[in-house]
Amino acid sequence: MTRAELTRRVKEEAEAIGFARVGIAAAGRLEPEGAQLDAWLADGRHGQMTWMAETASVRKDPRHPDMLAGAKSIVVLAAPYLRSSNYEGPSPGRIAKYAFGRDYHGVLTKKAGRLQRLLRDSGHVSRVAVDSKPVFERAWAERAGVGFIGKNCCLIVPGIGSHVFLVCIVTTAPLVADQPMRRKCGTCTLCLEACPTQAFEGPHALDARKCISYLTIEHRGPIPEEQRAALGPWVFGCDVCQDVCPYNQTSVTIGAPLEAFALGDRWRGIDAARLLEMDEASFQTWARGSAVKRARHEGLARNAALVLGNRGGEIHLRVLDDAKKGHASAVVRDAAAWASTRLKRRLAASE
Ligand code: B12
Repeated sequence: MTRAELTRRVKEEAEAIGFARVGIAAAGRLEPEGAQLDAWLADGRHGQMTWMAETASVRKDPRHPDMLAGAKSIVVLAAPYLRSSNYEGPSPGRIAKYAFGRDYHGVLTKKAGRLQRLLRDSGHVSRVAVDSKPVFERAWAERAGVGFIGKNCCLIVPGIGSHVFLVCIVTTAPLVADQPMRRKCGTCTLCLEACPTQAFEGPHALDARKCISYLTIEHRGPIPEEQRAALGPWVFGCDVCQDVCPYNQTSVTIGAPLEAFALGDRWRGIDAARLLEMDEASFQTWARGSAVKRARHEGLARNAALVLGNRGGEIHLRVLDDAKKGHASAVVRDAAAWASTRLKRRLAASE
């Protein structure tokens, strides 16, 4: 098969599997993105995500032996997830939309497996990355012409918006590369202004240590006291910088391949108080197959307590006081104590 034929077959197959967009970039060293990553790490903006620094040299070049020596191309795929829904989250909390359905890592790795088989049958090696391997996914998506990186750092796909997951298939196949996307945000700064924690130091410059997504998902241990009130209702992740984006105001129809990301049953009947009360074993059962596992039992209970302090009502005083005294985790006890004091102050102020 010629390069052009294999490229065409890969794209047709990606579409048949249900990916909304597919693009191809030639594998190589990422510049200036590599230098931008170094600067971000040097400033410590990755917080506790030490794995970002440990794998930086692999992220800068997918031909690194720890990724795929001999890689020639990156196939980038985009899969939309649910953008609008009446559901917001475990009341009075909210969760990021990407966590409504099944864990995207497994769903999309499996879907990409069909493309891997096609490449293998043509004699090529490949590795699939879905937020799971040291591949600079958004930078490759821009190079492959799938979308452009907005001021909120998210990959915006014209016609779809930014509520998409990305998949990168790094392969030894020398496929025909697409043109990179050059489009930009123009003068719009809605995302930068809307961030509840002022996590953007400027366009394209996110300090993860201030980002609600980082604080609620990746940060282990107590959330610094001065940041707790700004979390507002967010129990897991945050969508604010994407929800205000003009590119996200169009409607996207959910086709069959995306059913996996529709609102899952696990969220029915669950509120923030229940998340705080769950013990480790119930959490493991409830969170199986969901991206929320990433926050771990302690993190999700910690977040739920803080949200009850920020948004809860009188009915939540008991669950907070119980957690303050009896939760198995000192981090959660501390969060519940803070939340109970904050809730009591809020209730007193509204009398
Ligand atoms: C670490 C990480 C995080 C961290 C840090 C986020 C960040 N901005 O880096 C935290 C935990 C905060 C996070 C949050 C989220 N994440 Co995340 N995350 C990642 C991960 C693992 C690596 C990202 C990375 O490399 N960051 C390093 C920094 C340096 O990159 P960057 O901020 O994007 O900066 C780039 C540009 O801004 C550019 N730049 C800098 N200066 C300038 C100047 C100009 C002029 C230009 C043009 C560019 C530019 O430099 C960098 C290189 O291109 C990727 C998966 C992967 N392996 O790639 C997923 C990934 C980026 N995350 C994803 C998602 C869905 C999210 C959330 C939306 C989840 C949520 N709802 O809570 C939020 C969005 C937050 C945000 N606004 O970025 C998706 C993004 C899909 C998309 N459409 O973009 C990814 C690709 C996972 C996936 N496979 O789908 N994430």
